[in-house]
Amino acid sequence: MFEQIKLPYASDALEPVIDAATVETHHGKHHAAYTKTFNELVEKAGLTGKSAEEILSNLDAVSDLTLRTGLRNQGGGYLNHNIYFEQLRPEAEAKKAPEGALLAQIEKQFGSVDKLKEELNALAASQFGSGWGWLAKKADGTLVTFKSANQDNSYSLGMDDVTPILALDVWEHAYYLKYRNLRADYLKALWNIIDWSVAEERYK
Ligand code: MN3
Repeated sequence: MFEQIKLPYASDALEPVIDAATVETHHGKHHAAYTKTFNELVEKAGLTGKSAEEILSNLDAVSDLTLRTGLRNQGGGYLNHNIYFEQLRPEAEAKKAPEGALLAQIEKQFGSVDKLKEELNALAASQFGSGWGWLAKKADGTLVTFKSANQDNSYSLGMDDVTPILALDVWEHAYYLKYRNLRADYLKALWNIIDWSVAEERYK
């Protein structure tokens, strides 16, 4: 049984970056619905006991195309939002910059953390329609940035040995109540509540 993460902060604790109504709808409605439907589809497909990563990495094994698409969308919606909500913290608590091995790798590949943020924001802002911007780690420790449509992620896209480090949700439900059409403003502000200590843990 897959469970959505319980938010380690109150729904109004991410303000002013993300308003309480957005957190309540996003986590309490959208993410809850993805999780519920994913559980139903997993049971229907006879995949109970497998991890979400495993299921999404092996979608080709599901012969029923409707079921396969459902697992891809709902499973991605379940997993991606766990990654997203877990990495956020109230502005006063969030670790504002990475240290150690992750910082060293970012500087080596991107020049600086600011350059990485610029690249990721541009990537996520350019996603046509709903989707995600990602920072991820390859098995050899190098970092990779990419964007995905809908609820796709590295697993459903068949990117072997790629583990998500940060997930930027650019579905309109993530920002539209407060930022309206200004996706770039949301992305810029989002960095104020991204907790780099979570990213460091994921990078290990
Ligand atoms: Mn979302």
